[in-house]
Order: sequence, then structure tokens, then C-alpha cells
Amino acid sequence: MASKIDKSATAVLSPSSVPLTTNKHLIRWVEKMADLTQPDSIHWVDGSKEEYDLLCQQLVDAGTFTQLNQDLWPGCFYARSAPNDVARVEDRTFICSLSKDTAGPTNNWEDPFQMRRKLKQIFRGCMRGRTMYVLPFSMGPIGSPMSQIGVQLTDSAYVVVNMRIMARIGAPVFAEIDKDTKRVVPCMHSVGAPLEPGQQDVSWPCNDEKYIVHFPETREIWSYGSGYGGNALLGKKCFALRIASNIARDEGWMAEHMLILGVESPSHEKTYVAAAFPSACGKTNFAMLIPPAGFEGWKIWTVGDDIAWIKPDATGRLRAINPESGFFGVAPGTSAKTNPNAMATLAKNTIFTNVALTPEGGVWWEGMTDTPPKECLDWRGNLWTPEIGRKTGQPAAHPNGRFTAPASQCPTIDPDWENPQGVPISAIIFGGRRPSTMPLVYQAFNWSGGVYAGATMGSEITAASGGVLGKVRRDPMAMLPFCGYHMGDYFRHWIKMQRTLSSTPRVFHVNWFRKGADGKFLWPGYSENMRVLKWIVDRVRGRAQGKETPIGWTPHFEDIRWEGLDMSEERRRAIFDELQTVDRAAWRKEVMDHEELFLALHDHLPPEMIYERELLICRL
Ligand code: TSX
Ligand code: MN
Repeated sequence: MASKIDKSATAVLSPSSVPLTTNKHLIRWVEKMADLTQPDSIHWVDGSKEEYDLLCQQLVDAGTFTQLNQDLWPGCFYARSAPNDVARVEDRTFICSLSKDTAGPTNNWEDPFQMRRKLKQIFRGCMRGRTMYVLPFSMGPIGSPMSQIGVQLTDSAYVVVNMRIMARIGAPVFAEIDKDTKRVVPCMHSVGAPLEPGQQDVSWPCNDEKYIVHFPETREIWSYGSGYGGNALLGKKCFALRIASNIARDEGWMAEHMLILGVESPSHEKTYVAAAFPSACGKTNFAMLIPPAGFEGWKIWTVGDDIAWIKPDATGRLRAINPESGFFGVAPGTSAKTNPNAMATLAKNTIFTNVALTPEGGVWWEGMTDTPPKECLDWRGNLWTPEIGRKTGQPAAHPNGRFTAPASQCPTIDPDWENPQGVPISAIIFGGRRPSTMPLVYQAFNWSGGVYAGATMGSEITAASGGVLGKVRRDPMAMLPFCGYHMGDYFRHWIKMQRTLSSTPRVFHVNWFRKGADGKFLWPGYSENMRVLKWIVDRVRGRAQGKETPIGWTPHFEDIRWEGLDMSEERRRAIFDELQTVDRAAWRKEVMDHEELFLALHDHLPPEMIYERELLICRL
């Protein structure tokens, strides 16, 4: 087996070119893919610190990485991507199920046979002049019954070092594969930039033509042309959401775009919740919330900030793991004020991409400090000063600039974040950026009402999200770009989950972004969201009152702890009334939008969604 691989490798034989697995299928697949893509050498990733350091040094030598000032940013590196490779490419993302109907109207579908032909053509020779890394990874703690294993073949060392932070990788995963107890998801990745002999490489190789392809039936991922984020770190959105949502549907569990946090009371009672928000709602900030004044003795523990795999245990209770081991967070807007825990997490051993580089060898981004640096290099590598920024309107950091930081470094990381059994989930929270209509918080009457709240979720379109500014974009369960099958079937699966549970988590909807008549945010948000979280926990524990409204249960003024909030009693009552108003006229318009969404999914929609809508209309 190994001899054939060694022949195709022109590089000097190094220990890393020897297969680190005895799995015949895996070795044969690697050979076959090497045959197709023609890399100069093959590197079996062991995941060690020595290997990581070596790859980082190679990336520095290649000009991809800049090592940051080690006194300021120990263990940190800085990278700039190509300007045409800065975000996920949703219009180039495909679900290639046998039938178009399985993928549904919200996914791009291509015939799998045709797509395979296309992929074979573009992958042919695409790794020439490069090393192919064989990168085994476990989504979830190695050996956990809830974990899933993949092997990514990639020609990007940047991907390998990022994946070492975001997932469990290397020798222990090969050992797990060799136990032959779990199916392995093959993940093929190339930046699509082969090198001719003697050709000088660029600092960020990629291709204008991009393909992010999923084969849900055979559980395969093929990604071409991009080296950035969700396009290239295939364990994350491609596997942990799009492929895993298919596995979960078949096996009776849930792969969700959710943060997981634990609320600990002064009496050490712990309650875990999972929450789904569309982008630009501050999911990572919420996952790392620090309780405000008035909540002495309370603590928020972080389990995850992006993805939750949720499964019923033997007693019919939902338990969740975070399949990731790092945070791939949006840098702009992250500061000691908005998220001190994130700042502490990214202070060391972090990879920064597409933020600004300061003359001291540090990083900066919009919102990190009140005063920008006097000068820096922007994410494109051009000189940037506050004045240049004002004149050109260009930010120093790309709005989608990121940090890749180890979860273990988060000051509030939950002691149970790597529990192979997961943590028990008592509540599910949906939310969105809604300038009107949606109250600060309400609780759905029951499970199917909760599924309806999640299915009809929406968020205001902001400058960052693109589209018609101010309009509400529907993003069911924040899964619109991430559900690997028909959205109607996905709602059906949610409805069906109830039957496997002894008790369902309580479902809530929150909105930190309601605005008053003056156009200003009514709710202070951030740490103060703890006040809402406490009501949610109290409801779950059967301790808090709820007021029945047409949309669900809402808190009375007295049910919220106001202690410590810097606001007069009069003002508290006034903003609370405005925040919690259920405007029947606005809601009647809202349900018309729900119908529009449902029409697009009608032939797969579970009847419960129609019933819930009718019931809501009657109550309004
Ligand atoms: O992350 C946010 N959260 C959740 C925090 C746990 N953001 C930032 C969103 C962009 C990623 C918020 N922005 C939140 C919020 O709760 N709320 C707002 C809106 C807001 C902005 C500024 C103020 C108040 C609300 N300023 C003052 O009240 C002074
Ligand atoms: Mn996400």
C-alpha cells in the first residue's frame, strides 16, 4: 500500500509520508485521490504540536502567515486572504442528492452524476506542485458516542493548522478510524491552484471558480477553489451542519446552528440552553455573556458558540455536544467591552485572518478599541490611517475578518464542555434582529408552537448581510444556508422529535433589537440579556409566572429581575411595556410573511405548521 504512495511522491521520504492508518479503504481512497489530483507529496497529519509549529513556519516562509509580536500576541499568526476569497459562497454551494426534490427549493441542486463528472474534471491535476495533507478529524470529543469522524484531503497547510484549533485531529483520530466502529465521511478539498515546475506560489492560492459540493446520500464533501472559513474547514458548516443534518434526520437526532451555554445560579443549580440566531445577532457574545450587576453569584458557562449536536439519551432527555473545539469568530465588533471572554480567548495561540496589522506586530479591527491605531496595514496589505479610512470609506479589517481560537482558552468554558455524553438541554431559544413586532421575549405554548417560532424566524437585513436594507429575511432556525435537505422535511423532523422525548425542552423567542419610536434600541442588550435568561431558567424550573398573550407566554414586569440595572423605575416600566407589546396589527402582517415562506415549502410542510399558523391567526 505504502509503496504505491511513495512512488507518486517526488519529495524526500519523510515520516509523515507513511500512512498512519491500517484501514485499507482509507489508504485506497487516498491513493485514488492522489492519482486524480497529482500532488508532489502526501503528508499524513499526526496532529502534534511539532507538526503544527513546522506547518506554521512553512506558512511564514511562503508569505501566507506573519508571526505576530510574541510579547503582545504569544503563539499568534496573521494571514490575509485573496480579495476574491473572503466569505462562504452560498451561490456556489450545492446539495447533490439523487432527486432535486430531496434538496428542496432553498438549496442549489445539481444532478450528482453530472456533478461528479465536473468535479473529476476540475480536480484532475489540481494539486500539482503541492502537498496533499491527509487530515483525519473528529467532530466532537474523540470516542464520544455522539461524535462523527471525517478525513479531509487538502492541499492547504493553512486549512490544516486552522483545523487543529477547530477540531480534534491527527493520530488519535486515525486510531479511532482503525477501530472501524464508525463510518468515515470523505472530504476532498483543493484551493484549485496547481503549480507548474518552478512556478512561484502566491501567499493565498485559490481559484475564481468555486464549488462547495455535498453528496448527502453517500455522505461526501467536495470543495474546490477556496481556502477560507466554511468553504475550506470542511468539519464545520459542510460536515457538522449540511451532512450531519442528513445523518441526524436518518438517526433521530438534531444537527443545529446553535450556541450552547450553561446558567449557574448562586445555589449551583445548572441549566443548559441552546440558542439559534442568524448572523450579526451576537451569538458568540451571548455564548460568553458575563452577568450584570444584580446577579452576584450567577455564572454563565460556555459550551459552544456555533453548532450543537442534540440527541435524546436513554431516558428521553435531549443532550447536546459542541462538535467543535475552537471558535472561528467574526473579529470586527469584538472588544473588551462587548465580549471580554472572547478577547481573553484570542489573546494567545490564535490565527487572525483579514484583520489589520499594526506596526508593533499586533492586530486591530473596527470596534476593538475606541481609538484606532495611528497607522496600520489593512486586510489587503495597504497602508491605512483613520484619515484614509474616512476618505475612502474603507475599513481596516474586512467585516468578515476572523479569529481562530482554541475553546479551551475561554475563561468561561464549561467544565463539561468535552463530556462525551453531552450536557442536558432544558430550553431552546430562537432569536433575530427585529426592529419591531417581536417582543424582547416570549415562550411558545408547546413544542409545535416552538417549532413554528423557529421555522418563521427572521432577521432584519443589515449592511453586512446584503439585500434590501431594513427588510426581514426569513432564516428558519438560522439553518437556511446550512440545512442539507428540504426545509419542509427539516420542520417535519423537528415535529417528530417530540415523540422520542420524555419531555421536550421549553422553547423561547428573544429579540434584543426592538427599536422605539425614536429609532433607538429599547433594550441595552449584552450583559443585561442575563435578565431575560433568568426568566427563561425560572420558567423551565416552574418558578416564574407567565402572562398569556396571542403569541405565547410573556413575563410580567415583576417576573424580571431589575436589580442593578442603571435605569429609573419609571423608565424600566416604560421600556418593558414597549418591549413586550404584542401589536396585533403588526402580527397580522407578520403571519402573511409566514404564509409566503410556507408556500415555497408547501408540498413538504408538516401539517402542524399550518395548524399553528391558523391557531395564531385566531388568537390575533
Ligand atoms: O451581541 C450583541 N448582543 C448580544 C450580547 C450578549 N449585540 C451586537 C450585535 C452585533 C454582533 C447587540 N447589539 C446586542 C446584544 O444584546 N444589542 C445590541 C443593540 C444595542 C447596541 C448598542 C446599545 C444598546 C443596544 N448601546 C447602549 O445601550 C448604550
Ligand atoms: Mn455560524
